[in-house]
Amino acid sequence: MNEKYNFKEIESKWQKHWKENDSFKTDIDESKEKYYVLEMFPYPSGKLHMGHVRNYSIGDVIARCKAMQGFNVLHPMGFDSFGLPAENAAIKHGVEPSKWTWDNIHEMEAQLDQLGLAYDWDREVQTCNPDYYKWMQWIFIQFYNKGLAYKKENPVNWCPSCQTVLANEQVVDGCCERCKSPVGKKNLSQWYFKITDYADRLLNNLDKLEGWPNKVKVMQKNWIGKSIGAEIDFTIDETDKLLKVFTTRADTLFGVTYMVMAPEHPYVMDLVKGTEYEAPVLAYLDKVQHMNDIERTSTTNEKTGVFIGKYAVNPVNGKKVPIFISDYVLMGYGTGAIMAVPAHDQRDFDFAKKFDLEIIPVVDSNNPEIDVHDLKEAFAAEGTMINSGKFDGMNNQEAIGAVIEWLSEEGIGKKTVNYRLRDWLISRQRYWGTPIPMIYCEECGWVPEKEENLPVLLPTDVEFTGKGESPLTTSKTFGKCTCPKCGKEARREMDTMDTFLDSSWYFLRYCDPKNQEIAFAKDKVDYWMDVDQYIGGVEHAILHLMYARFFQMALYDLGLTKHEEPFKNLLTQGMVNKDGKKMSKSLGNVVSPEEIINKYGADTARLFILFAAPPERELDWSDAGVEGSYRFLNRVYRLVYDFTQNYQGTGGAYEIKTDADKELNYVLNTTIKKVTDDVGGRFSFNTAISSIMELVNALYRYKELEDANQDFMKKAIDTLVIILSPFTPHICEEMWQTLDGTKTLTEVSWPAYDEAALVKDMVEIVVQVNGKLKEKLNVANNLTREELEKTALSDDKVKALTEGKNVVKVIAVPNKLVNIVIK
Ligand code: ANZ
Ligand code: ZN
Repeated sequence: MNEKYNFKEIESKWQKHWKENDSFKTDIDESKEKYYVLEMFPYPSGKLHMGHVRNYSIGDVIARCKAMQGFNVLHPMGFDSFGLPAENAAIKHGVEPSKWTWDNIHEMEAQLDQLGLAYDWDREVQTCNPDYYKWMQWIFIQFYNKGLAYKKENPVNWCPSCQTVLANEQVVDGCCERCKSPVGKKNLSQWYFKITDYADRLLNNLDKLEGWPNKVKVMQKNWIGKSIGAEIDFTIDETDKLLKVFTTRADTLFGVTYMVMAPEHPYVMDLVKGTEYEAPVLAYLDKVQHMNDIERTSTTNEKTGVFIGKYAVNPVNGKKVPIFISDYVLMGYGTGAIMAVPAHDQRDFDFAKKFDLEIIPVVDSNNPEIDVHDLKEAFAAEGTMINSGKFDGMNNQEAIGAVIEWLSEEGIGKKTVNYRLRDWLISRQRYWGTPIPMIYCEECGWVPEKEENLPVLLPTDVEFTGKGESPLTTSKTFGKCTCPKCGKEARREMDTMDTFLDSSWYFLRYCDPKNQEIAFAKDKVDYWMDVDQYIGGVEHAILHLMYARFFQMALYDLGLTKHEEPFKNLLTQGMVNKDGKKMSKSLGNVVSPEEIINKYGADTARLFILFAAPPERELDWSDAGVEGSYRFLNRVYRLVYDFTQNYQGTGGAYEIKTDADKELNYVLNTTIKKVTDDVGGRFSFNTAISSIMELVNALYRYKELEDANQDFMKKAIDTLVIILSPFTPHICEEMWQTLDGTKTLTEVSWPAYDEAALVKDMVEIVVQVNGKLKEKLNVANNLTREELEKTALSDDKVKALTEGKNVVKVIAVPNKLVNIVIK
């Protein structure tokens, strides 16, 4: 090492070394315990941001530590490289999506290397690579053959001016996010995955995922939204139709005062056709079409709706109640119709107030302060049944079951389970995605492409207009094909896959990335999976993590892997903010990793980001904090440099003799223990780093002593460099080369600590007289109360203070304090 800490030279030197020596290459090794650490792979936007730096630094510390601790570590990286931005670049600037993407990938590979991340680059996957998407198509076909993929016509959001399908998130206030024109619905035939078949398993398995943050499990649980209730049949008066409703509150059946159908309910038009209600219903329907489900079900909206001129008959008491349509009832949930109970449901309450409908309470509050006969808002809590015939007097929770039982006996209802989870719409009218490997034949219907013809390659003779159907339809070569079954002329599917499919199994491909015969070999995934530690942003808590779990389960059911769940432990890292706000271009508060690396080096960037906050918390960017990290690394560097310049020891055995030796030995061993504990499992990197900082301070103090033991100090400095290396690997390798010279840190084992040295011989206690601090004493560790009291009272200064006084009481707290009360 040179006298000056030249991070530029040092960092590129070691990056080159690691690359040339394949330092992070992994293979199956049955003699070792495996450890699979995975960070969510990035979309190749072209530039790394601080969120990436944080995500990958966290993963890197874990990977490097586990390797030093003797695990066989798999730590791969790749790119989630299909998606809309590449296509938009083509529409706007006329660049080929593939060129745009590959250029960005190469740029980002270089940026990742600059951070000194310990990846096995031989395992890199890019989802836009035919080597990868061939197997994506193969998996699709396995799912199709198993009945998990189907095509169905469904209304989708359609922007008439952009001529394209929009996702729910792209519809803002009923208008297209891009061009602001009102969005309509269009029936399109789309591919779906039957994720709903897995709803119960996806839900129940959550309990087994002990290494997942609870908040993520709650989000998944809510997304699946299992709700147990009843389906009840109401007759529609003067018709032969039954109106089925889904309710979780069968206990409130006697309190129904009106009904609501979703405006799109298939009965609605039949019921109003030719009546005076037809026109207002049509007008309302038109209005509702421009709204998405989130807007429709918002509880703050003023309630709207239209009476359709018909009445339903309540099966419990024959009461006739009016039927309305309203936006707050969705067609896609339950039966698309509800029984409304304004006394006990807030949305119904608001609607009833607006339309001046009856409010009948059927659950009485057990709280005398609430009068259910004069409600200001719906009463949704537990209580006692009233106005409900034979159910009166029952607790309402029990009444739910009793009413359902009675309905079943009468044949007018039954217990049912509903899920919020919908089947996964996976087709996109886009170019830059995996082609869906299906072929339509007039004779045979939909037929999967033959396995030997995979991959179905993306054509390059396409036009990008940003409008209408998939750009694949503009290719002269792509669509035409022959039916794999009967050999007649047929046509390929033109839609591509949602990119969430690509990211639902990449972690399996990493286990066997070069396999040309199959998506992944079973013995390989069985060895490496499940992922021991997955790290990524909480924004993926629902969709990505749910889809990946679904894939893993389906692949498990296909016998392709022995693990049913993909991720054993999950860490969701917090955001990187600046001045309390999310870093974003529009706020102009973005700090680029490039800038920091150029100015201070990657080690400083890593150290700062790991030190500034615990991984799951938000992190506020601080220039002063970065400066501080940089200064600390310089301080370590100087310590090691000076020491190695003057070192005259033998490098051999040493004895712990003096009090100063003991003190340093104590700090050294507690630091090893602290860092080992903090890094292993809790991932409390910030506290690990601060204990390393204390060790550095202790070393600076020790080094000034005349009788400092050179060999002991060597041992302590060696240890410091080893345990700091997962955080700041380049500078540590550089120092280590001078300290050791035989191995690099990637070949060195994690240090053990000496249990015996974790106990201090002496501790400092305070002595108070009448609660006032009077003296500090160094006493032997772990003295009993009595011993401590005796020691304190026999101290000269304390003696002088208590001389001639009456000692009323002595309170001794071992290893902490003695308080003497005198009069
Ligand atoms: C009567 C009732 C009385 C209800 C009461 C609630 C409270 P979860 O738990 O989310 O499943 N509902 C049913 N289908 C609906 C649809 N398609 N669109 C909008 N709302 C719908 O909620 C189930 C409850 O949501 C059902 O129970 C129904 O209102 C409503 F005091 O029925 B309830
Ligand atoms: Zn055919």
